[in-house]
Amino acid sequence: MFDWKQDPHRRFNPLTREWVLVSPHRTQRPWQGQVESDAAVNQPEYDPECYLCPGNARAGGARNPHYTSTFVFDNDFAALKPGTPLDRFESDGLLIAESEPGLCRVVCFSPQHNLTIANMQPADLRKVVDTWVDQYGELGRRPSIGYVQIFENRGAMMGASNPHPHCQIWSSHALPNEVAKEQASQLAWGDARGTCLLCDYAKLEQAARERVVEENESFLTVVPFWAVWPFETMVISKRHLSGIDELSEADRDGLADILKRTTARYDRLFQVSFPYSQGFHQRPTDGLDHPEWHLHLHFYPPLLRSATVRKFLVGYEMLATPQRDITPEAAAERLREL
Ligand code: H2U
Ligand code: ZN
Repeated sequence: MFDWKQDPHRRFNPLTREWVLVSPHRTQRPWQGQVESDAAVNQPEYDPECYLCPGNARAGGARNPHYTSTFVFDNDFAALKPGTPLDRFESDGLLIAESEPGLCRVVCFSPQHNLTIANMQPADLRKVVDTWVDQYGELGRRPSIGYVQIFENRGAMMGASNPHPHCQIWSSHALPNEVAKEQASQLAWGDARGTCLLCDYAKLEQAARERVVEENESFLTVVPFWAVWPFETMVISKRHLSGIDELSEADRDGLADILKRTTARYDRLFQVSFPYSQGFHQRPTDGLDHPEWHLHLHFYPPLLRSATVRKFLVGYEMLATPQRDITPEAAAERLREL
């Protein structure tokens, strides 16, 4: 058996059925490349220039109400539009296009401009969870919507346009690529073994412990064995739930709790408001049961070794296979220590 603390090796992601190259010996290489600015800016509670703060005008011309909890609106610059007619184009099997109806929304987590998931009150985060459940149900019930993708870009480094605590929801007719890959893998696992892929994986990680970062009654946060980003994590529901609409009252509190704990660990890692993209993967809303689906979230943070040195997915990773230096076990240990 090779030594996965020393020897270059590749690891298999059973959810996407893709490989990641792990090069643990490479963590000492010098860095003279781009250094990100550590914009640990002190934000005010209310920013008159922010298009998400209560009472302010948005870029699209609408004005936000004086909201006091969560606030949801249709994205003024939506990538998908509900009225788009369903149609398909194909030429010679090479030029293939499908129209894509959908609906995009923005969810403000709080009226307070300078909060993040890590420093929101659990009761307020619970309202965010309830809002996600409502939106998943409402958008998913629409006949033209086959998938509801809830995601958050946090921090300028990840392309978030604004520090105000918010997420986006893009709901589409078709299954997005990542979701389609995970669905095929979960279906194939069930067919081959008669069990659920992520139920089996969560049990394995709970027993092994070395990649577990956080845990409560309902959820488990792990650095996946096959993580690509240095401090990537996955939040997995302990029970077999296919979507957030199946969360019990206690599970909803549990989700708010594990998100707060997980992001608080991230913030302590490099003493900054940690940037990331995160989001749910769950049952499509195409009207089928999808017992193969197991609810989870992915956190993809870009930071590598400090607040100012990030990982880029370029070069070999664009042309060949994603690669990481620090092992997932070492990353989990660092996050656990904080
Ligand atoms: P991001 O921070 O993840 O970019 O999300 C902000 C979203 O808010 C973005 O999709 C929308 C942008 O289109 N937006 C509005 O809908 N109205 C505005 O006035 C500004 C931004
Ligand atoms: Zn704001």
